Amino acid sequence: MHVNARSNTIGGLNEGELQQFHQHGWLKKSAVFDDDVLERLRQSIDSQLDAECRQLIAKGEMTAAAAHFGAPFAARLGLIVDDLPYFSGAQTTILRSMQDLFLTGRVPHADIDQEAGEIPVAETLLACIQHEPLIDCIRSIIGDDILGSSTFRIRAKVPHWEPGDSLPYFPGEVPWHQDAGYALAHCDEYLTVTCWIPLVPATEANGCMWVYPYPFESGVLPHVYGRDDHYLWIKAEELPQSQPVAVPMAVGDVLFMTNMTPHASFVNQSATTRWSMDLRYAAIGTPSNVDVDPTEYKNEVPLYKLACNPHEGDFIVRDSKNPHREVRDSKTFAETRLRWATQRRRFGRGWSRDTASS
Ligand SMILES: O=C(O)CCC(=O)C(=O)O
Repeated sequence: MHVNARSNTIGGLNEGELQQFHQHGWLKKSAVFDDDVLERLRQSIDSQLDAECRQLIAKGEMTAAAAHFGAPFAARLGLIVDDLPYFSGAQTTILRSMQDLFLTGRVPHADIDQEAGEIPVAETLLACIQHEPLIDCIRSIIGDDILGSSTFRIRAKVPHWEPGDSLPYFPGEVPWHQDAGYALAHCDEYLTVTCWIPLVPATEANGCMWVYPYPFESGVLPHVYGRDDHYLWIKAEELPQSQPVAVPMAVGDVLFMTNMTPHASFVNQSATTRWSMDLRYAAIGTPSNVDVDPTEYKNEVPLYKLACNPHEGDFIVRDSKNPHREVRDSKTFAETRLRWATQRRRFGRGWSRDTASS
């Protein structure tokens, strides 16, 4: 599928919105997405969930009743997870396949031939990434030439997944962090805009985002590691002195943050899953791995020569002088993702382990 440019537009961010974004490091803007674009993504996620369930049913690892075919989108995943024995192979498969919708290419998916360059939800997700009203807002912040960061995610925060459950997925709380904490240090000077987009209403009860007002210029805070779920976090004593703000959101809203905005989300205390996606954009010129061959990422390449997030593939969203470089085709989008799936060198920026957690 080819995603067409300029289907409709909201004209980007106004002066007041830009001021809020730059002063506080976050901005919630309403009605950036029409529900039909998001509904297509929800449907494609649901179809993939159908496929994963059918495969497990065929293998005798799940009953049809436990698949909850046709249940409402927000309710279904939690119902399935609850009906399957905890830590069973079937429960793990369902959780892994839904957490891997962000297309790492590292998890096999039912009905998907990754060897043939297929990934789940590629078309509908790319349509969201290329959604013109969203791009207009990004253009207001960083200009016409826009890089798509490799670190886009679809997240399913299932009900009552308490921290301490040690599966290597992230359906529970996401502790306080800045996105810059995950990126390499030479990228701290570059603004990356995170767009957090709910696929169902996000409330305090189901685990909406929380942010600290914090301008980009205030820089990176120390992070530590050592949790079972592999998240980095900022310790309480290092967090800003101000009060954090909860950001409940309606479907269609977008929360814009910088890569320095401290943010978190907590355990989903509701009965339904909080589905969301987070997309990231930066100006072309930000260190990236567009046009880089992953096999060149050998140990002798110094970190400062690498992309900000070198584990996955960046791509071009808008290039005013070279529009042919823009990734608007879901096949190219999938290929970029899969090309990086086999890159195994791990990079970190040297945070220390929290001794209390080890
Ligand atoms: O979706 C969440 O709960 C956390 C998202 C997040 O931390 C991020 O977008 O960086």
